[in-house]
Amino acid sequence: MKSFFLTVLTAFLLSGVTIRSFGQQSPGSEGTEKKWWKESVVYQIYPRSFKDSDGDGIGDLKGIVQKLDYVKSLGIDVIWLNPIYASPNADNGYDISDYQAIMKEFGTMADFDLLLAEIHKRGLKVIMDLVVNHCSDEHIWFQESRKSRTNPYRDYFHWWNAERGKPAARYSFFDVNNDAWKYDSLTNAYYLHYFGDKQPDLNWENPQVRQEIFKMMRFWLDKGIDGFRMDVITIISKDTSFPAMPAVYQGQWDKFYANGPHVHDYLKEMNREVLSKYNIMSVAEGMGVSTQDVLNFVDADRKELNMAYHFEGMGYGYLPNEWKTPDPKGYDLVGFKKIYSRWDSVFAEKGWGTIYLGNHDQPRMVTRWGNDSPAYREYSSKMLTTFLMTMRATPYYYFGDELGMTNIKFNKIQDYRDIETLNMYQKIKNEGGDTLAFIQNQKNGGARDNGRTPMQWANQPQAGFTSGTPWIKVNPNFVTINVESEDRDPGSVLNYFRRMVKLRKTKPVLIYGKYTLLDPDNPSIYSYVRELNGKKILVLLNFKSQDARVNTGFDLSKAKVLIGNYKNPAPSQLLRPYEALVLEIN
Ligand code: ISL
Repeated sequence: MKSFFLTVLTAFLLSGVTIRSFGQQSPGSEGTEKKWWKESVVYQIYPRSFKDSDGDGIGDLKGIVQKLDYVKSLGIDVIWLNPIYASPNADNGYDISDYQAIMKEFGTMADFDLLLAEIHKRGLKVIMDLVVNHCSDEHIWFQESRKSRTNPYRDYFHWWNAERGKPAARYSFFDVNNDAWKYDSLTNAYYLHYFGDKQPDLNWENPQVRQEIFKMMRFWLDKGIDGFRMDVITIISKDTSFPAMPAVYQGQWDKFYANGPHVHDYLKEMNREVLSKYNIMSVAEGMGVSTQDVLNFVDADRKELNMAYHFEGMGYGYLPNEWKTPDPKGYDLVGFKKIYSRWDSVFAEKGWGTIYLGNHDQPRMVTRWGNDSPAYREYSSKMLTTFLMTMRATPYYYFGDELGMTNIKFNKIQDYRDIETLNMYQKIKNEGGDTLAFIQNQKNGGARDNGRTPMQWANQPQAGFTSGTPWIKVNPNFVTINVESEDRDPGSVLNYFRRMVKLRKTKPVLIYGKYTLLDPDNPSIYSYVRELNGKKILVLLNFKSQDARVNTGFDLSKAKVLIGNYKNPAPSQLLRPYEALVLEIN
C-alpha cells in the first residue's frame, strides 16, 4: 500500500530522523536542576480499558478508584489519564464536545473529584490529556461556528470559503479520503481537520480561542491536577494562507503542519498565563519534533514546556513507505541504540527527556520490541522494563505492560474499534486495494487496538474487567497473564516491574547520572554506564533470543548485581536470551 500520502505521513511522524553523528558519551549532567517530574515514573491509564465498575463494558472513573491501591503498589508516582471529557467518541475521547464535563460513560464530575482526592490521598499525582489542536464537531463552538459566516464563533476554526476554490491539499490522518478539508454546504465553505472529520482544528491564531483554552486549563489546575500531556501540541499553529505543498515531497512536510509560525509564541503565552502559576508538569506529544528542534520546546530558559516525547523510536523498524508495517525481519539493534543515545545527548545540558516503548497509539511493548512467544515473553518484558527504568529520561509506562500483556492480533475487521483502522480499511476497499494484506499488517503490529484491549485483572470472565460485554474483546491469554496470578508469583513480570521501579527510585544515579553507550556496534547487546558523583552502574541487555557476548571492557569480578531477570543473576560476559543485568561497578 504505497502512496504519496503514506510517504509524507510516515516521514512527518518520523521527522526526528536527522542525520547527525550521535555523541557516545553525554557531557556531565550533575548540574541538572532537580525536579519532581524528572524523578517520577509515569503510569498511563487508558480509562476506557482499565476497569468497568457498572457493567456497561466501558472502563470508568469509579473503576479506576477501585484499583488505586494496585496502582500505588506499583511504586509509580504520576498517573496520566487519557481524555475523560464529554465526547461522542469518534476517536475515543480525542474529540471533545465539552472540556469541562466528564464523558457520560466514564461517570460524573463528582466521580472525578473523588478520583482526584483518592489519588492525592495515596501520595500520587495525576496529569490529564489536553486535546486542543481540535475539538469535536459537536462542541458548541463548532455548532455555532458552522451556522453562518458572521457567527461570533466563526473564527474559532479554519474555514475556507468555497468561492476561492478548493484550498491547497492537506492530509488528514483518519479521513476516508485522507482529505483534511471537509466541505460544509451550510455556508459553502471547507473546514480543516487534520484528524477525523468530526475533529475540526481550532484556530489558535485567534486570541479569543487561546483565552478560552487557558481558562479551561485553569479550571482543571485549580481543581488540583498536577499537569498536562498535550496532544499534538506541536501542530496548533498554522500558516493560514495554506500554501500549496510541493508536488514532489522533499522532506518539508513539517513546515506545512508542525512548527507553524507561532507555535512558540503560543506556548510561551500559555506558560506565562497558566503553567508558570502552578507547580505542575507538562509534556508535549512531540509529533514531528526532531533532536534539532526539541530544545525549542523544553529548554527551561525558554519558558515553554517541561518535556516532549518523540516518535523516532516508535517509527523505527517499520518498512519504508508502508503504513506502520513492522519489518518481518525484525529491527536492527544498532540503529535502535543510535536513536536512544542521540536523544539522550540532546538533553545533556538543557531540557529533559522522556522514554517509552508503548502507549494507546502503539502496539504492545513486548510484541513490538521484545518477543511474545511463550518461551520469551516474560524474559523480554522484564528486559525492556529494565531498559526503560535505567535510562536518563522520565519513563512513561503503559498500563498492562507491567503484566507483559501482548498484541491481540485481530483477524477480522469486525473486531477492530479504532477510527484509524476502520477508515483506512474503508479507503483501501473503496480504491479496490488489498484489504486482506491491510488486516495482516494491522494484526502484525500496526493497529492501535492491539494496545487497547482491557486490563487483565484475574482469571475470571472478561479478565475481571467488566461484568458485561467489553467494548473491545479481552485478550484470551488473560487466563495466565493477569494481575491476580502475577501478584502471587515473586518471579512474575509484575513483581519485576515493582522491583525495577523501586531500584530507580532509590538510586539517584539511575535518574540523573550521565549515560555512556558501550559497544555501539554489538548487534545483540545494548550496554551502557550510568554515572553520578563517582557512582557507576552498568546495564547489560540482550535484545536477542540467542546467547550473546558483552564487550564492555569492564572487569565484572567485583561487580554487584542490583537486579537481573533470570533466577540467581550473576555478573557474566555472556548473556542468555533477553537477559538483563544491572550491576554496580564500584
Ligand atoms: O496514532 C498514530 C499513528 O497511528 C498517530 O499518528 C497519532 O494519530 C498521532 O500520534 C496523534 O495522536 C494523538 O492525537 C490523535 C489521537 O487519535 C491519538 O490517540 C492521540 O494520542 C488525535 O487526537
